[in-house]
Amino acid sequence: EHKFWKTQPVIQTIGGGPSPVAAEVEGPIDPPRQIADVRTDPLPLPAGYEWSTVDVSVPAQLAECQTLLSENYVEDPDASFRLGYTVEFLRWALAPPGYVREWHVGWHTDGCEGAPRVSRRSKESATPPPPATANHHLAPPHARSTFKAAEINFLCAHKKLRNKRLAPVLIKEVTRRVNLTGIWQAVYTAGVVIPTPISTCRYYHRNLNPAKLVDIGFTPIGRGETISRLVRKYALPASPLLPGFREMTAADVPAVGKLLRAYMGRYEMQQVFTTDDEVAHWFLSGTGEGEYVKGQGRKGQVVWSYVVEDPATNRITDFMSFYSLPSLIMKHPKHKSLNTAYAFYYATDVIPLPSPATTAAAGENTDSAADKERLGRRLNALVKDCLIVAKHAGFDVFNALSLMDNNLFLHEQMFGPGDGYLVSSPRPRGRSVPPSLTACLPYANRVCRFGGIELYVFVPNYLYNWKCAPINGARDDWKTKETSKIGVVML
Ligand code: NHW
Ligand code: EN5
Repeated sequence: EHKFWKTQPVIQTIGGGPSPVAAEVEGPIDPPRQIADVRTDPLPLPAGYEWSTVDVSVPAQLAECQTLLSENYVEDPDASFRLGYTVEFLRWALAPPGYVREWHVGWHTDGCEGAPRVSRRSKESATPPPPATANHHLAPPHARSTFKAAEINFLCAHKKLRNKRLAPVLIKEVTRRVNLTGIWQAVYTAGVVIPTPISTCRYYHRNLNPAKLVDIGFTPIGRGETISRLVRKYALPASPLLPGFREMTAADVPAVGKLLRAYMGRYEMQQVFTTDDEVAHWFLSGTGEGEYVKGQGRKGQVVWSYVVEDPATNRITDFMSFYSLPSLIMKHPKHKSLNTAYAFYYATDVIPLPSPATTAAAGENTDSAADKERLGRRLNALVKDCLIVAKHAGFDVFNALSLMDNNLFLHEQMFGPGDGYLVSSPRPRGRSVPPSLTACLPYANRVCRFGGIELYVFVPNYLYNWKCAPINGARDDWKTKETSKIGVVML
């Protein structure tokens, strides 16, 4: 069991009893190391393979990665859909400010056939929870530790090269290259269970184009339901409703940065947007070229960012964003692409936000009932405007995970739980949970029913080489939690 992961500096207790992760003292698993201790030569590869660093600023190399992913990357459980990252998306995702070229690792085989690549990009810092104490009292935000962590994504092996224990080689090589830059931690997500999740989330989907979604088998149609009834159910107004809702511009970067940093203080684990350069990259670069065309946005637009500017004071009170990640439809004669929008970061100042001076427990839900109500109403209005924009820009479905404060709007905005990736066959209600999932149950935020079938499918967040207690708190929290402590959204 886990011949590879057993050897890695990750929490090992998965499946190890009723409490899979005991309250850990937070901190690195490995003793501190020096860059000078890191081996300088690449890991050995089987004969016929050669390491190759991908230069994402060279269009041909980016295109090569895009092709590999579009043919071999993540699929849904019955292989109907595959995530279809575009070249524009990869350029945005892989080259944020300060990215390290050597972290984009690939290899070639003779004749270039089936070159797997793992790609990664730097994430400036992720903030882990403070040392766990028995009563879950948390330190104020300014006392929480911040550390540099690499974000791992796009791990992919060609279909012809699966189950040959090549993934561990890629992971070890990318670890070496990250270590050479003096970084010893990483964050990543996956749709499979490996040791050991610090948190889990679930995918939710909001139909925008029900006719197409039913046609391609994405949305099941219930007994007694008709397409026209679904179309009416998911209908949306012609344009956004919130006064002052508009596209974010470069001039908004400082205000959005401030608001976002304050709002992110709500989460125990968060991405820190250190500089305004990062804010500009994640929310304004990749917004495509040329004029905004109704029904399609801008050419090559990846990220869609909006603010609410108070008409009276010209203050930026809210920010919300989503990104475009199409899925390839593999089994349909007519439809080839599922245009999917994914909720990304947001922030609002309708409630008091944690400041460094606040001693309120970050991540603990300290919102008063009135604040929770206000926040819920505001997020619903913001997301609704995004649904409207997305619908009219030609998106078929809007996805969101059960992280951040998303649970406050998912139900009212008619998102429904997805079938995720982990469980290949639905489990009849009442039957026991497969053993590999038992260990993860305490970390799910929600129990979900889908067409009368209960599913436990999670996308866990992991931390490499960092001890930490489970972020969504105690066992059974996931049944009741309305807000999550996770403020890291991975692409
Ligand atoms: S998750 C998406 C991953 N990609 C896909 O699912 C695409 C389709 N699948 C494939 O390409 C987002 C292959 O199945 C891959 C595995 C390449 C996934 N994460 O080569 P073998 C990310 O990109 C373990 C981690 O024979 P394979 C995040 C597996 O448990 N480990 O398998 C990536 C087993 O180890 P075990 C995974 O199917 C995070 C071993 O690989 C994994 O031909 C990476 C088997 O290897 C997954 N998704 O290739 C970790 N899937 O111990 C970064 C399988 O159980 C860690 N495995 O025997 C941090 C590094 C940096 C640290 C810096 C300080
Ligand atoms: C990289 N950062 O399984 C992470 N998607 O639910 C990599 N299901 O789209 C890990 N099977 O439920 C990625 N429709 C793991 C995700 C891999 C892709 C994946 C799931 C997530 C998905 C859809 C399609 C199902 C098709 C049949 C799904 C139901 C929607 C319905 C709408 C109405 C209300 C109820 C739900």
